Formats: sequence, C-alpha cells, structure tokens
Amino acid sequence: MNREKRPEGTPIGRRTVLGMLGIGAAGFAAAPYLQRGWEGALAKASQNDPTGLTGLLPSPTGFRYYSIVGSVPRKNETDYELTIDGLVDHPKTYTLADLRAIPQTRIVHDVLCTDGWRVNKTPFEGVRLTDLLAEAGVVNGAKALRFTCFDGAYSESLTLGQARRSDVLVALRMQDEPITHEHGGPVRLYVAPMYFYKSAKWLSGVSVTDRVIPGYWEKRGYAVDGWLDDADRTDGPT
Ligand SMILES: Nc1nc2c(c(=O)[nH]1)N[C@H]1C(S)=C(S)[C@@H](COP(=O)(O)O)O[C@H]1N2
Ligand SMILES: [Mo]
Repeated sequence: MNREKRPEGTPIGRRTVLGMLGIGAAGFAAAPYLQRGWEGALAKASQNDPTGLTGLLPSPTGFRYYSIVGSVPRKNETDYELTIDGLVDHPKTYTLADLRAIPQTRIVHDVLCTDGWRVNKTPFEGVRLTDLLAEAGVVNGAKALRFTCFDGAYSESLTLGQARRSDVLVALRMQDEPITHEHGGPVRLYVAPMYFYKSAKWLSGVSVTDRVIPGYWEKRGYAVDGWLDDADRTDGPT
C-alpha cells in the first residue's frame, strides 16, 4: 500500500490547544467560531441554544455535527461543483454526476475527533483522490494540496504523498448512504488515517500547491500531519 512514513509523536488535540490558550470547557462551548449541533431536531435545538452546550451531547449515531460557520448553503446534483486546479496540466471542474461516473472505493475505518468522541468502523465510499490527481496531471515541483469548502471558511491541506494514499477519498457516501448536508454532503474529503478534522466537509476545491498551506484548525494550533495513533484504533492500521 502506498503509505507515507508515519512520523513519531502525538498530534496536538483541540483540548491541548484550548488548554494552551487557557480556555476551559465552558469557554470552549461558548467559543463563537465553533458552532456545534447535529442533524434534525437536535441541530435546531442547538442553534437556539446560545451557550452551544447542547452540541456537547452525543448524537444518536455517535457523530457530532461540526461547522465553523453558522449556516452553509445546500448543494445537490444541479449546482454542486468540485474544481481541481493549481499546479496541474489539466484543471477540471467535476459535477456530482461526473464524480459518480468514476470507479468508487469503499473503505471502513474508525473515525476519531480530537475532542475525544469516536465512531468505530464507519464506511465511506467515493473516488480515490489519487485518481483525480492522475487525471489532472500534477506538474513537477508540486508538493501539497489545499482543500477549500463551499461553507466559505474551512480549509485543509495534505502533502502530495499523503493525498496519493489509497485510503484518502473524495467521498460521496458515509455509513452506506449519500452524505447528508450536515455531514458535509454532497461531497466531503475523507482522510482515513488521520483525525477527522482533516476530512473537510462541503468540499469545493482542490488546489495543487508548491508547499503545505496550513488549514483552518492548523493555523490555530493543530498538527498539520494529523495521524491517528495505531494503538488507539479498533480497525488496525490502514
Ligand atoms: N467545512 C468543514 N469541515 C470540517 C469541519 C468544519 O467545521 N467545517 N470540522 C472538522 C472536524 S473538527 C470534524 S471532527 C469533522 C466533523 O464531521 P461531522 O460534522 O460529519 O461529524 O469535520 C471536519 N471537517
Ligand atoms: Mo474534530
């Protein structure tokens, strides 16, 4: 399998970051840049809760719904687009139908957030990012990818080596269903070997760059290489 050498060391979690900033759990819950909630009625309840505390309760699926912005436009087959550009020979924009027409890969791994919640053995399905990169033709000297989102705010990064792993997907399905809006649908990134913050929701752009440009949380203290600790997984190493 095309895996990169895994650097030693424990990724810095958000708790650690908040600890460094001297913010306790209450300050965290009230932090204006982190809107939390989850699907359906609970998401609505959370929006009406100015403390954001309802977002700290687990959802029935075990997932929590994270967004750094309060509202995100909905996109579907009529208006969803994913653009691949930057240091490539053939920049391209894919519709949802285009992405569905490419061979799909299903992988099942544990999802872990740095906040401490996890959902073991979660299926994700979609297009391998490496296949899109091959189609785009990455030019010499390219080193990394920058991911952008149609929430207009979140961003992420991967090195080219990381992005070419077979367990990194441009995902269209999660838990064997189309990805819901709340979970970043119709298309999100899924980086199986790393903490879930690397898996950008509402994915709209992949730009090939000559260096790693730290993403939203990484600019706020998270590790750029968000590797999961193999010892903390029920699914074995990827
Ligand atoms: N666009 C966007 N992507 C994002 C986030 C976000 O706030 N906005 N949060 C990240 C974090 S910290 C986690 S744990 C997961 C949460 O995914 P979920 O809401 O589907 O559970 O999305 C990641 N991707
Ligand atoms: Mo997270």
